[in-house]
Amino acid sequence: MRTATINRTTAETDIALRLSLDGLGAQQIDTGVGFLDHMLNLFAAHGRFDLSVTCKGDTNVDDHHSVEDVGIALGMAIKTALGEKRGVRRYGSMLLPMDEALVLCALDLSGRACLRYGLEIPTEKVGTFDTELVEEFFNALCREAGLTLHLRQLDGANSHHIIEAAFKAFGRALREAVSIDPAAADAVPSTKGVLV
Ligand SMILES: [Mn+2]
Repeated sequence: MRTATINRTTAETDIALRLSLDGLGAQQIDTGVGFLDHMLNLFAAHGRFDLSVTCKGDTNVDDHHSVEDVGIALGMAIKTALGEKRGVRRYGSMLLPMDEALVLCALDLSGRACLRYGLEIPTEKVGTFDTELVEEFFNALCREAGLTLHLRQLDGANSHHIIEAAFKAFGRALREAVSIDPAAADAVPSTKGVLV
């Protein structure tokens, strides 16, 4: 089982996160940010990852530190759980409709952090959640996981739908990328021989 446990404490947040890439979508999520909980729930369910996360953060300031730091912790967990990335498919993509919203996610377990963020979320807020934090989350996650991630919004009008499509697409694409390719035997899928 490819799992990772991350405990990360700063002056701003205290996070405990456990991830299994070979899970069934079981989850226990309490980040203190309701909208982020909803998005992580979708990510884990569609990725079929087991994910438990608690975050005690300075949400009295705003949600910024909690959202960014959960992104950091999840990125660290993905990198740790993948290890040498032997036998993985490496690439994953999903074109995901959520009602009127349509979001493309394409990713590479490259070992190199690169986020191409192409969401154009029409409102600054979804409920109490600052929608600019979506980019902060994916940026932190890509940096820590060493992930090349393209998110492209092809259609969409409702902010909740657009963000939801992005997290579902990310879950599906990551599930494909981390899945084991039987034809690859136990090899690292790179002509360089390493994916770090
Ligand atoms: Mn929803």
